[in-house]
Amino acid sequence: MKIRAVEAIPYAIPYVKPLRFASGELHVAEHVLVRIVTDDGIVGIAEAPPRPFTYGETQASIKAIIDSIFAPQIIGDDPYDREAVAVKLHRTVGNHTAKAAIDMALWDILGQSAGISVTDLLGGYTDRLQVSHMLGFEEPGAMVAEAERMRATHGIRTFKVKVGRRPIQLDIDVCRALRGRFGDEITLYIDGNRGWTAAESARALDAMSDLGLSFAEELCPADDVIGRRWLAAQARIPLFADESATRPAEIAREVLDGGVTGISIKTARTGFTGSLRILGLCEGLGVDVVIGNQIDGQLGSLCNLAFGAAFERTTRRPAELSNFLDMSDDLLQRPLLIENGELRVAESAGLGADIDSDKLTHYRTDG
Ligand code: MUC
Ligand code: MG
Repeated sequence: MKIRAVEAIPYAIPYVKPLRFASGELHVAEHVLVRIVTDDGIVGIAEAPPRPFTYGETQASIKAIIDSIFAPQIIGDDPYDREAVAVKLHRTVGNHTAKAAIDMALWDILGQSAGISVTDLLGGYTDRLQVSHMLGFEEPGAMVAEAERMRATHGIRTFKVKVGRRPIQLDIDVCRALRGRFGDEITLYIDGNRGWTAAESARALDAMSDLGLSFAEELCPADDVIGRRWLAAQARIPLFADESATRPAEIAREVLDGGVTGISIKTARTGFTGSLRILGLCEGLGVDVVIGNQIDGQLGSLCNLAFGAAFERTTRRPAELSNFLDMSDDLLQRPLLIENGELRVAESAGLGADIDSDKLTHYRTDG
């Protein structure tokens, strides 16, 4: 089997409401659909969500790097030669989500060719994941109302609260309002996207010490090396790294330096091959993991689900799989359905995702 074509198709789908957090805000999902076609007619797909405020990639840069460098490098390769493909892609630094989408589309091809789901190919641990929903910045009342809606409509009972605003009391009030409304019925954790200093983070954690937060992600910048260690030494809950530690070496440094004790794994930025290596590293280092959200659409969420369901360690915490609910529409023929707080892996070969061609025609932005 040989790769015959690699397409990068930009598309734009508006959000129902903007998602706001300490490092940025999103109004429109301007993603890139990556489609890889083999000589025997199999089509593998994945989506690349550009996050310029986190990794520097844009929709235009993802399309350009795939069209001009990655596609010519791998056309003619056998999709089974994943390591050889990865070595070629990694000759170019950065461009995480472009590389990850190519990797995941290749796994989709392998699954389809073998007649096995990607989850079973990877590890086959389970067929479902508990879902955690991310709440972006709003007034406390609006964030509580969104959590109520998620619980009533989808049975979701775990919420990641975006924090990192100033004054810190704004975010403390939100967490207190959520705990006050739901009591022990929900699991709560926070993500600062590096918005606070270490000292602000310490004050906020102190002020919320009675709220039973299960962990805190990226409260202050990793470049504040001493500050992070100082914070971790006094924190009573696990501190997780997300965007500050995405490569195995960054993760090893951050964990061994004592800045964090947990890692967010996002297939949108490390694909399946890279995420597998990171999971193994985390196991070896004895650190906890969470399947994180790159504000993925349905296809990206499906990829995260496929990976998270494959291994025991990634099922220990609810996975962040629901923010596609904030989009006004999506591209999949069979929309993802979150029921009783869970998402299930489809019993289909590969990723089990088919693109609705009318929707793609409608939302693609390349003419
Ligand atoms: C998250 O966990 O941080 C927001 C920014 C980003 O890069 O990802 C999202 C979610
Ligand atoms: Mg995060």
